[in-house]
Amino acid sequence: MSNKQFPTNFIWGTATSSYQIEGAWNEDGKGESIWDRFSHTPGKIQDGTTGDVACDHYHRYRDDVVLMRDLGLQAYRFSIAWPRILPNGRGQVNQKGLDFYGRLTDQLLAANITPFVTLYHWDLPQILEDQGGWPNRDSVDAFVEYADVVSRYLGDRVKHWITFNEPFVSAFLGYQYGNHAPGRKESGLALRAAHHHLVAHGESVPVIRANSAGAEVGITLNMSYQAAGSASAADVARARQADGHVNRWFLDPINGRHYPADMVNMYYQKFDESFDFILDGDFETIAVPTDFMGLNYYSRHVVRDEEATDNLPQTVFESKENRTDIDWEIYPEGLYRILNRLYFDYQIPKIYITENGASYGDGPDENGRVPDERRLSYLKQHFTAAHRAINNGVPLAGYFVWSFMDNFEWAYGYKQRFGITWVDYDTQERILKDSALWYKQVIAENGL
Ligand code: IFM
Repeated sequence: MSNKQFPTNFIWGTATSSYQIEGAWNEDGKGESIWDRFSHTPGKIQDGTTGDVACDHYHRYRDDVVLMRDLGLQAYRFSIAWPRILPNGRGQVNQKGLDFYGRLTDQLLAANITPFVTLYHWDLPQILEDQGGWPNRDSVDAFVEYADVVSRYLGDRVKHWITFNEPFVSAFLGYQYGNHAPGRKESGLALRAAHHHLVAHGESVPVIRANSAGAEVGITLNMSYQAAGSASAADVARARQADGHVNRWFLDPINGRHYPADMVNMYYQKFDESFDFILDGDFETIAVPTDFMGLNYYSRHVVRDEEATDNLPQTVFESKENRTDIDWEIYPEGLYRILNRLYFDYQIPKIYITENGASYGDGPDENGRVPDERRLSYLKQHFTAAHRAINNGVPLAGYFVWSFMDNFEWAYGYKQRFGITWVDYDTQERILKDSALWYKQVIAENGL
């Protein structure tokens, strides 16, 4: 491999998620999700918007797939809206919901684009939240039932499955910090929620495999590089704690290491947590062998002991200049180091970068072109970091840019634009940004 050429069979794709792009929030029998409820609650979304219409992808998916084909995308990662499939969370299946994803899948396959399906990207049926949500152990059975229904239906055509997207974000932002749906802030709930995500992952993997012969199944974790603000023992310890909080709490158990002891002690003190939600056999279930791990990487955190509040590490971004519009530091070195860690420390046999990208607001110029030079530069730096890791032997098999198009960025609403495709939310016009045109070339040449 020379000169930033990527390995043969390397997969280049883009990613999205259901709530962020689909719209059609109450059409064709879909039930309410926790994000419908949350975004409809005044004050929860910074710009007061909702995902009711979003990119209207539910109605425009055919045109969107044509754009993907024109870009030469080899794979597309999308998620399924659970309440479209099971409006009541469990039980009655909504065939129209399944049919939508069946049509999308067929369209992708006809365009020679490999579908990567994420089962859970945060839109839990509200009815399950009303029964306790993820902190309730019943959520595990509900998820397995849902995974069974979807993989039975799509399993002949979809051969790449991701059980969960970013369980850290789903559990902690949803149940501890409260800035994501369902917006609860009760002490200790996030640990229960996180545990049930992981058990549901472990229980669903064999079910998906049984329904989808020869499929690859994995889970996607968000990881950020946690750097100590100085070489002081206190800062180093805080950075280690931040790493335990965001990264190791998930990475360790899925790799058969149970929960990290330093963090168990920390949470025990902080939340007075008895860990009674861990049942016999759970760690074996969670450590089910998978085919790959998905990594979502965006930035690093710099951690200083003096900034810790409430005995939890607070993270700050180091340089003010080197940031994207969402205020996240650009730190490609962190991607390089995390990829090395996943392979050399955890021996993960296959890795996909299932998300990486940048938020910049650059819009169309007077000629209708979108010159998003800064996003292009961000991507180039991160592709280069990934390439360096591959040169070390890291088994990186693919790269999914977040995101195929601008979309609803959760609590930020539409203020943050991560797309390589511009979306005019008034007209739903799409314009390929310069970064997309550049990406097309990277894909065609399989390298930089
Ligand atoms: O938009 C999100 C995505 O849903 C999950 N990963 C991070 C992205 C940017 O915040």
